[in-house]
Amino acid sequence: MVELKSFENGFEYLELKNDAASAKIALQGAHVFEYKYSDSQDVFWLSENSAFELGSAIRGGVPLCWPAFGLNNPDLPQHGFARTSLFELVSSKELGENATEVVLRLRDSKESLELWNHKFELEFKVRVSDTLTMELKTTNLDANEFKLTQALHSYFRVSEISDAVVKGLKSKPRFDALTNKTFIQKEDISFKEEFDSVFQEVDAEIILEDADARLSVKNEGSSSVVVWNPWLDKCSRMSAMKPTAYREFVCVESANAFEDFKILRPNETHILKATILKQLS
Ligand code: TA6
Repeated sequence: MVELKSFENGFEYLELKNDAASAKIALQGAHVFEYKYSDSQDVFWLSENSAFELGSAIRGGVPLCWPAFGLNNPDLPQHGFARTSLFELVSSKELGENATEVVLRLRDSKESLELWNHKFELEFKVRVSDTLTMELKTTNLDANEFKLTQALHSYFRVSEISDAVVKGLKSKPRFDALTNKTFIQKEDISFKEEFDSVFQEVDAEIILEDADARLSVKNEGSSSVVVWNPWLDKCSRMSAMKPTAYREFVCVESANAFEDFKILRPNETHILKATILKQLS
């Protein structure tokens, strides 16, 4: 089932429900802000301080960083403009009792062309079932090529940050955004302070484990992954985030960031895909 709903302030979102899972996707930013199995907690973390107002990005869920990750394009706002742009629903369908799929689309506009002078089509396909697949498809409709960096900036809920471990990134080149140093990651990732790094040459499943569950992230069309936790000080300085929120999430972001950028020639497309599966331990 797919329903168009809105909050009291008129902020619109889609609610998807089937026998396996449910999800909520804001039209602004095609932003998945809830995904949960029928009988359990939300897979994603969502700030209780998030505004759900047009023009400001939702804090949590899966912000779409596009057409730039971070400040990879200094001419654009941090993480680009897709996450504060209004997408349109182009299709929705039930795939049996246990799966529902929607496609949302953003096209270039007068506003976007003033920010980033390229014609494009951006389609986001979300399939909700006992796994969640998210496919972000960029098509260059311009007469010139353009450079693209992007990320599915997923905030995954954890029971307690001190129990969280990220596996699958050992031996990968790591750019530490806090020190601007690059080195090879030697061990699995645990958290005891702010962590903000981009891993390259990633070609296998990433696992996020905590005391209660094991979450799998499998990426296609991507060889970079961002791992982030703001810890207390940064968390206290961030918008729409209570100071202790750092204890409740880890961002594991399916990306094309930094060296993993894409150049799309006219009429070329690129798909960034993530498949998420959470299993209770
Ligand atoms: O992906 C990690 C990161 O780039 C952090 O450096 C932090 O800025 C985070 O994204 C959130 O960014 P935002 O613009 O959503 O506040």
